Amino acid sequence: AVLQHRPRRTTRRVALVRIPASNLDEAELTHVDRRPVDQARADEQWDDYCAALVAEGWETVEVDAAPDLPDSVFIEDTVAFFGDTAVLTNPGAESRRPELDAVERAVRALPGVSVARIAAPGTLDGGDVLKVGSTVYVGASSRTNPEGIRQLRGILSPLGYTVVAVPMTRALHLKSAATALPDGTVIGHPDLLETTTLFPRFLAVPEPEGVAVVVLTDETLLMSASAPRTAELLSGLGYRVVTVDVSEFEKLEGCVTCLSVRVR
Ligand code: CIR
Repeated sequence: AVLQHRPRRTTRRVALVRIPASNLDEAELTHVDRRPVDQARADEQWDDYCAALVAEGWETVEVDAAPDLPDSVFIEDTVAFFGDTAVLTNPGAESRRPELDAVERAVRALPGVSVARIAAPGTLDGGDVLKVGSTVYVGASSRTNPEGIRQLRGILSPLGYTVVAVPMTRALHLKSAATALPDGTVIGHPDLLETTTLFPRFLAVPEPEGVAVVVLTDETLLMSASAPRTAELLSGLGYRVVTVDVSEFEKLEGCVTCLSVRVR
């Protein structure tokens, strides 16, 4: 008998990223005061962030650079994935809308992805979209309006998702206040959320910078190095926590989630 050697089936894990612009210091700010950004340090932090994704088995796909669009590095706000469906957003800040063209080109080049979009007068930032199983929590924030949420619901309901609006006034985006662990527990900072009762399972974390985790695998979380007590809390729950320094992006109200979009 001939033993057949079958290649192991591997699923590609792809994350979209976008290199920082050269005018980061002109990025939008809503809840924080402007502090000078060290561009060289930001570039280094971005390289390290991408390296951390690659080290955990993610393939990074770079969207074409937009050197003059200061917030383009925060690619999460421009597109959200729901299985094979990509939803291109219409960002709430007008300065960010020109980011979409190159993101759309990159998304359309991905095999097997169908594309939907949020259109004016609807606005939606991807940072307001938190997927937990078949529930999609959406921040009703200064960036995401009721029409944007209505359009997202129209796209996702036929796909079997339930869209739940979450009032957001204390933070820029829902995901600046809460994200989710692989088991579906929502983690967040109570000071940044009006309500936590919408989430069936909620865990308060001790630091505002600790609310954002990127789920790299079922066991591994990527977090900001600015939240050591949260890292300890999550390690104690059995997760392997990988930390990256994203302090230059935190000055611009960005966090670990906004620097990539996972295709899943
Ligand atoms: C902005 O105001 O749009 C950017 N300076 C920060 C965006 C951060 N994005 C995110 O949290 N998803």
